[in-house]
Amino acid sequence: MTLARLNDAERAAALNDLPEWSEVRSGKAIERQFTFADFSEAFGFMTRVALLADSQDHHPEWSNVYNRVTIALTTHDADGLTQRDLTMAKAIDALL
Ligand code: H2B
Repeated sequence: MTLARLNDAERAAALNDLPEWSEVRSGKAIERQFTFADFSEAFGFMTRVALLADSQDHHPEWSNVYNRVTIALTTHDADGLTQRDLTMAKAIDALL
């Protein structure tokens, strides 16, 4: 299923609900940095995000350096930000 990209007003409203996430790539993605106690905590989190992502068939662009994880969410099929990214961001926040 391909969803439409959010317009400027929809993006602004959505970001109000996701205060830890920032717009990047001219509004085509949102990004959040997470810091954990150590690598084990960070990788445990990534494992849970990976299972969530596969169950939603919506996959993050991310990187990990020791105890830090950076996640960017964008919808490749729509070349921008969609409701799928917002749903995923909320689900990721709920894991914490
Ligand atoms: N993840 C993200 N972030 N964007 C997509 O457009 C996307 C995805 N598409 N995961 C899915 C998989 C698609 O490739 C499969 C075929 O459903």
